[in-house]
Amino acid sequence: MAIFQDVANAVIGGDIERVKGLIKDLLDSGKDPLEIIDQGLIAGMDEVGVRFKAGEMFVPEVLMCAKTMAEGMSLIRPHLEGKDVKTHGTLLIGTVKSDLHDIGKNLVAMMVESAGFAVINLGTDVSPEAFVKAIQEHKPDILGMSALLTTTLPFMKETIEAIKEAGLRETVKIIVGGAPVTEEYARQIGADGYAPDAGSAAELCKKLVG
Ligand code: B1M
Repeated sequence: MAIFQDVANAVIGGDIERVKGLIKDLLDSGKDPLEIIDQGLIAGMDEVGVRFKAGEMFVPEVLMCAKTMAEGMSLIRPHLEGKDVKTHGTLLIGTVKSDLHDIGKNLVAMMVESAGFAVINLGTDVSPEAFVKAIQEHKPDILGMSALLTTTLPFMKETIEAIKEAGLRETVKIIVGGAPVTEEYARQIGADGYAPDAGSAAELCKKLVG
């Protein structure tokens, strides 16, 4: 019987086929998809982060782990959908300029979508100008920005400034998140909310426009 730790180990090993098999077993045996994400996939990625920082893993290996996690998430996605009716509103989400980390942002997109929102995912390395253009085009209820690097954090502030300059600030709620982001930072830059993880981001979206 597959256990969550096996999933975590397979993520660390970048073993896509094993992750897929284990997740299928866990889903078939009725395990909660959210527990598989938290205790399997994210737990594995956390350990990857520790080893990356310690110089025990390198970029190509970490990329493989990221791909393994993404494949695992895509198997779980259908089991999260339909839990709620899609009537809450629209979230426009992206990772800020110069930042290529997209796993956490995609997890947030997935959880918010399964909480009943339409989600438009702009991808990574999204400039302030591109965020502004997308707000004008899609008129979302909420804008979500993700940043994983301390060096890209200031682009959250720059994006909010650009949104203000374009006269769009009152049209959209703004939420921020990612490992270096804090509640305090969110307040300082004038965001409407901060969420520490994907589940809280979904709750926050509902609170803001639900
Ligand atoms: Co990078 N990286 N990385 N990396 N990477 C970190 C972030 C780092 C902490 C690693 C370390 O040193 N321990 C470090 C940042 C240090 C810092 O600035 N404080 C780092 C670095 C330094 C770098 C490079 C500069 C390395 C280099 O090239 N020398 C480089 C930068 C590239 C760039 O972006 N320009 C780089 C590159 C990469 C890869 C490309 C190899 C790869 C990314 C692949 C991809 O995303 N497709 C990668 C990875 C995978 C990581 C780690 C190992 C894992 C990140 C991750 O996916 N975590 C990471 C170490 C770590 O975090 N432990 C690290 C799992 C994910 C589910 O969690 O993203 O935190 P997270 O998302 C959470 C919450 O934060 C929150 O919810 C999510 C789910 O619960 N959340 C939100 C996220 N966004 C949110 C938005 C919200 C709300 C909540 O509202 C909108």
